[in-house]
Amino acid sequence: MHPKPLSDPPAVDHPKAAIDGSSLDLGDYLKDRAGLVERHLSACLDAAKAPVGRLQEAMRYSLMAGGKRLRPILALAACEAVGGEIESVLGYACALEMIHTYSLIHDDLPCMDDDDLRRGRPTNHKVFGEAIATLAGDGLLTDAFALIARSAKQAGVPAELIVDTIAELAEACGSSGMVGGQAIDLLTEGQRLSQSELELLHGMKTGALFVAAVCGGARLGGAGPAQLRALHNYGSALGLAFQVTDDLLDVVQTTDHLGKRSQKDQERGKATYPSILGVEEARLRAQQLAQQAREALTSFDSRADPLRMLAQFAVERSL
Ligand code: GRG
Repeated sequence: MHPKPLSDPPAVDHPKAAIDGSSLDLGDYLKDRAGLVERHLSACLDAAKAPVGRLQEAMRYSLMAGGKRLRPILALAACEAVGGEIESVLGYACALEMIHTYSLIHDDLPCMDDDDLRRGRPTNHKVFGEAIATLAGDGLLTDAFALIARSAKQAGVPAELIVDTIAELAEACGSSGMVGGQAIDLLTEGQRLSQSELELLHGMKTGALFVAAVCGGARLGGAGPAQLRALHNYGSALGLAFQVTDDLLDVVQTTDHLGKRSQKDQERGKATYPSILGVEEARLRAQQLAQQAREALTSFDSRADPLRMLAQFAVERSL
């Protein structure tokens, strides 16, 4: 088998006009943005023309299985909040979803959380076997970085901004971010954690990718240092708010509704916000964090309204 020549990412499918904050309906916005991301994701998979059909199929199976597409939507919204062009960031947004999907595939493996159901369908290893599922995750993670470099270069983003964005994202995914958080999570199963230990764990496991989504989206859209600092604060508060809500949904929702196994945190002896704070206090904490995220945006104009609404969505969602 010969290595294929390097291929450019697909052309960008043009979104509707920029969002007008005064008439924003969050449901319509989420649907529009998720549709844009999904069309581009599918085109990226096709353009990559992976030479191994079974691996390509396994990657597509999990990537195109739905999901809220929240991380890419945040990257697009952050780019728009600083007046950037969607074209500069769409590849980055899709790469975030590829990385998120890799983390879900690996998290579901028998050696990790050992889950059978994800996004309403059998988990990747249940369909393709553990070896191909592991490789599908590896493929998504690695291809994501190639996609960022190629698509941002194609959109004319300055090389220095691309390098900074890739470095920040790699750190968010690696041993001091998502992978490190997952390691702490597995190593502390069955132990009591304090609220601050739990927040550190989730800041790494969940929050780091949210921060990279908003900061990367904004940087590629031309944000300045003060805007990036504010968006970093927004992303870390939002990431935690999202995770507190995820813990609550695990307790109060059914497996059918979530499309993934519910009640599993307690079964596995995991420390969660409801187990440490109780359900009502955890709800309050989620609202407090969402408010903190919105407050980080005070210096932004109405172009940041989607980000403001997404902070509310993170804590009011039922999925
Ligand atoms: C295996 C490297 C590695 C990391 C795993 C992110 C993660 C670490 C595991 C996924 C499981 C989990 C409960 C993570 C917390 C973050 C979270 C709530 C993920 C689910 O994200 P959603 O709700 O999922 O955005 P959809 O399906 O909507 O995309």
